[in-house]
Amino acid sequence: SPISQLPTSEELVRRADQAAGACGVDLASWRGEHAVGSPINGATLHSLPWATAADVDDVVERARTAFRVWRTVPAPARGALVQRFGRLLEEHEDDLAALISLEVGKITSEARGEVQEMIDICDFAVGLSRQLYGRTMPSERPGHRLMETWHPLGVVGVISAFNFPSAVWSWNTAIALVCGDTVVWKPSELAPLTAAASAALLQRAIGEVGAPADVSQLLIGAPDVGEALVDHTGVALVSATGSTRMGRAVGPRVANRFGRSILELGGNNAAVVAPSADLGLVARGVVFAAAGTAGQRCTTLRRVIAHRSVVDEVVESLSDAYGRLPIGDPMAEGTLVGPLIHGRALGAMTAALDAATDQGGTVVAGGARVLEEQAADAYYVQPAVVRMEQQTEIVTQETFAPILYVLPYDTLEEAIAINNAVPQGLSSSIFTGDQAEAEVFLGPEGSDCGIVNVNIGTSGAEIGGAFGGEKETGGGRESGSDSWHAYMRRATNTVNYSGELPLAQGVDFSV
Ligand code: UN1
Repeated sequence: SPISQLPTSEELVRRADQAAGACGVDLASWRGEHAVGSPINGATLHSLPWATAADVDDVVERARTAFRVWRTVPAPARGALVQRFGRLLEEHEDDLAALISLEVGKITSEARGEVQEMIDICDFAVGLSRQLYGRTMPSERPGHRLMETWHPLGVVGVISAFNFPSAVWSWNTAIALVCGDTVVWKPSELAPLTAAASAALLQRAIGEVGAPADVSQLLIGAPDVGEALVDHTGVALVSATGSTRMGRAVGPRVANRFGRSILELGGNNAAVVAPSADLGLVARGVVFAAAGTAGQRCTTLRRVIAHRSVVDEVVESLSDAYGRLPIGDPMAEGTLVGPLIHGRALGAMTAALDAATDQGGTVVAGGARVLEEQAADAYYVQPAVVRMEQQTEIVTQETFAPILYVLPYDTLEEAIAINNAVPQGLSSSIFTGDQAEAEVFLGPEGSDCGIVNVNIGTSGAEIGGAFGGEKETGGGRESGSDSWHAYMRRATNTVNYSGELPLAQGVDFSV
């Protein structure tokens, strides 16, 4: 049941100007040659100038200079900056959410959810600013103390993707700032207004608390700007979110100069549905995880592995729910599925559905393009459910669009093997009423992913946990728990107050 009326281009431009202006970005006086599009109807929202790779040196140098000051500011005082930023995000939640919807097509509730993640990570980081704990260990020598201290690391380069155009930057930035680092951000070129508005709010907070202006910097530009950041020896840590292809390029380049990286790359997330599962819960959990954000989260559910005794019923209830999904203007009330980001995403979806059919699959729901007659340059699709008998080649690939493959299994062992038999390792879940089964899935012989859930879908993680995954997902962890360790350097200290010089391991070296 598509919601049929898409807004006019004038209306979208008006909303973008208003929201950006409210966050402190004056679009009228900031013009260039690079069009900013809206996937809602294909309109051009604005045109911006881009930074070039040649600008990166200067920006990194300024971030390094700011770092020399920022690293000496006590961590709780650094927390005060992040606290102020969090309050400004609360005040401007609607503005930022509007820009996210306008630039990447998220429905309002999910766009607000993204801003809420930003507010939450600020709260988390403020608390963390008084908890950057090191350990002390008992020394084996008398009159000695052994301990570790965590110090600021340096400049953090953040490269973020279109699908979480601001939250992923905020996870990195809020943590990096309380850790005493400075941040240079290369956002997705598909969402520069969201980036500019987010960065402007942080600049406002920086001004208000009197922090060095250059602790946060923004580089809007083409991928070569990101590459220059990746290769810059002045960038201590590169935190990059995007495709596995991108990560394959970034990882070795940063490692080659002995820089650090946090990679958050592709996912191919699965949910196992056991015979004892509450199928009502399954339908709700699966539909949000698979069709939410039009299938464009890295945590999107892409595979359901259902026990043979329930697979038909699962397919039936999903087909039914999919048939009722309101598709259309993401900013209109009631819409649950907005547009794909661009025509290439539609092309990838169509190609994947063709491949799945060739490989023995049956499309049992959705898959068609809609609203084309209203906006030829916008790409709305009905999320698709595809029944597969086997996990063929196409199912092992991440197609960044709403395609859900449903596969049968007979034993839990087999379900786990299917879950793990893809190159990606981000998120996974099991729906079951059997506690022992859940524990096996959570255990060392269970899911090999960075996120493993029970009776809940694969997406929509809270910021308090460490976020990231294994294998081709890249191995990095961002956001909560002890992810902050990656943003600091550890010094191990041995302090001798004995007046003697006993050597460790009992070594004798007396002259
Ligand atoms: C992403 O898609 O890059 O767990 C991040 C989730 C969100 C974050 C997704 N909290 O779905």
